[in-house]
Amino acid sequence: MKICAATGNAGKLRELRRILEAQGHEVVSQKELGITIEPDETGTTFEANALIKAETICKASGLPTIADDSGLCVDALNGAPGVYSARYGGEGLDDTGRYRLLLENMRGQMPRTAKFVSVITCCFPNGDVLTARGECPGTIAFAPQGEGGFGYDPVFFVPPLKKTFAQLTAEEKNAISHRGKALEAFQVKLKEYLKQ
Ligand code: ITT
Repeated sequence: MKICAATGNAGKLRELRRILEAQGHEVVSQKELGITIEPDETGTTFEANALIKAETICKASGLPTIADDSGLCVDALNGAPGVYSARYGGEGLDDTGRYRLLLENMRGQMPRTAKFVSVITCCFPNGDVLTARGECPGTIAFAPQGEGGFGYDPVFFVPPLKKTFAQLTAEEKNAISHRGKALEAFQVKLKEYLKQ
């Protein structure tokens, strides 16, 4: 299926593209279609924000459109930064600034358990909507490690692998990540939907 990816995040787009193409889909980004809209993420849940993004960009692209709303939920911080992960610490910070702030806020905190969450929503031009969620448990590292991935990957430690997300190859991350799991569940739902 030809799918528009509704995201302005280059790291996320790289992962969405790789996984969806491996599932046999053709992916075109909103940027490649010349769509510069940045929907206002006014929701308070991953589900609400994924729907806002997919619905808005579907209307503009006329294609089945996938959005991912995701974030890092840290137990000792009562689930923060959560849906606000991209805006943690305010507009002035980049990925490095945000994970440094997280490490600062985690100083002396126990436990260090956390999870990444991804909600994938696909809106179809006829108004139909499919949604899937994926989660990946881990802990917050004491210092950044690794160069791969994006966002909080250098500080998200996966105990069974004894590595951060940033120390994994793209394939290794996609095999266990919140986004990989959500897209796996999405593919199952899509197959059922297309059979109808
Ligand atoms: P779009 O809305 O345009 O897709 P965004 O970056 O604003 O881009 P979100 O609102 O979903 O996307 O914010 C998700 C943030 O959570 C993202 O900016 C990262 O900081 C973080 N995040 C999500 N998935 C991640 C991953 O796999 N690795 C590292 N950080 C991740």
